[in-house]
Amino acid sequence: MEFSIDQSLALLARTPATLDALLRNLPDEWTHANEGPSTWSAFDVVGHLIHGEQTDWLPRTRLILEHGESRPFDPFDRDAQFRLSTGKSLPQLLDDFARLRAENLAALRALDLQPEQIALRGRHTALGTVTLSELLATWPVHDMTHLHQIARILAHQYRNSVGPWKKYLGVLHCSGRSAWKRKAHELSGALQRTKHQETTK
Ligand code: NI
Repeated sequence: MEFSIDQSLALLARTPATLDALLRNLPDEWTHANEGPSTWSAFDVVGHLIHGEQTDWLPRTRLILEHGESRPFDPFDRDAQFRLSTGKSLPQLLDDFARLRAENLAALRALDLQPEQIALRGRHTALGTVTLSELLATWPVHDMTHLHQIARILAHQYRNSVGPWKKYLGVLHCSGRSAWKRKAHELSGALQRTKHQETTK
């Protein structure tokens, strides 16, 4: 399927209700459990998605439209949710996410981006040159990555309870987490190298 703004909007609009249906009023034993040390809970993931709405997708879109490659994106803080979600309940986070997503999709529609605009380029500190269409295609795929992650986190809680069925349950054998960790490690290495290059220039 080719990228289009309309196809992206169709999927992006569904994520808040999907998360709401799955997580609201689910006992904390599910929503606050993670996959082990230094991993996230479903609660943490929703906080991360909120931070993306606040600092990533629309702000970076505007940065590309206004500055192109001349000004690199601000680095995304992957741990911001641990600070920003403190003291909040999951229902509050789900409400915040739904509101911010609706506002951002309305803002994206209002931009009425034309083909020559979505071909514009920006600069990601670690990935280098990216196009606006790549950024806007990444947004819904990022949602799917985290829905996938939440399904895996929830399944993980019963990894021992399922007994011998474990071998038939693909979600318990998913390598997504380790692949992501490897990638994050490479990206943070690239980021540090870039920072180093910038400071030594
Ligand atoms: Ni993410």
